[in-house]
Amino acid sequence: MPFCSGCDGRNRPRRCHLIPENPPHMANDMLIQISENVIKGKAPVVKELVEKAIAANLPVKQILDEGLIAGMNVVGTKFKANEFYVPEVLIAARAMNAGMALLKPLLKAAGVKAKATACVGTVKGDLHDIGKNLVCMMLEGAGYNVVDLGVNVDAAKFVEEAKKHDAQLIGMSALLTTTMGAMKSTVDAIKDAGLKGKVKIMVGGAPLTQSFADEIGADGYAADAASAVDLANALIA
Ligand code: B12
Repeated sequence: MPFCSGCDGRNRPRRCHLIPENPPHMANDMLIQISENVIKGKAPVVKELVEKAIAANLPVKQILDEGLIAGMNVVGTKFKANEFYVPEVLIAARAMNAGMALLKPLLKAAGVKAKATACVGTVKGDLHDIGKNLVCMMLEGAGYNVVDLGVNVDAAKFVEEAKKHDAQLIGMSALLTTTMGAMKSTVDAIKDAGLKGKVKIMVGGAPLTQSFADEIGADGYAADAASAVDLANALIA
């Protein structure tokens, strides 16, 4: 959990170096509270705490990394361990978004860069978006700039948007066996556009498997939204 190097609980300074005008460890307490309320999915509380943290001059990147992202990391771990289910993840993501809305303009102004940009969409012919939305939320919660392309996205649109946003990752979702083929056409279109290698392609959705991903030439497959974050991290490393 977030302890700054100057106040690691063993060698407490008289004033926390992050926010010297505040009492020792206030920064740390605020970040822990933000993270805990993200996990509990309390959007209004997270909003209020992030407002307070900004007002207390905590570095924006630290509020993001040690507050919001730290909370979503725990949510991801719980989701993988079947301790959290889809509704809890959606509620936590909504709480994280309440804080993100306040941080985004400040991060931009401070020139803080996202880990990478990911263009994520549900492939052509497919309207299922619950899983895709979860993947978007978890990626955003892990520090990615996510461009949500929506549903029924054709190959040309994936290519166009990846170019437009200078994306490092493309994420494709399919829930129907009949739309899995659209993933292969999209991978081919990405190759034809000369983006293969520059942009890593990850795929997911209930009917998919690792062997299908290998077969169509995708760079990776993940079975759930938390694993999608691990996969994205591995692909851009
Ligand atoms: C909800 C639902 C719908 C809703 C969709 C609402 C919405 N906004 O998404 C509605 C009612 C619209 C719908 C419509 C249809 N549906 Co439907 N639907 C479902 C249902 C019940 C749940 C899907 C879901 O949201 N799961 C929950 C999410 C969280 O899981 P997930 O999508 O798998 O996502 C996770 C992972 O797969 C992964 N993941 C997902 N995407 C990505 C992307 C990346 C990059 C990565 C890394 C990971 C990843 O992470 C996610 C989070 O952990 C499934 C049954 C089921 N149990 O799966 C049927 C199902 C998918 N539907 C089915 C069918 C047939 C249809 C229809 C054709 C029905 C009809 N005759 O009209 C239409 C198709 C419409 C269309 N063109 O898309 C079939 C598909 C059968 C098949 N073999 O193809 C299923 C399996 C039901 C069944 N048993 O028959 N459906």
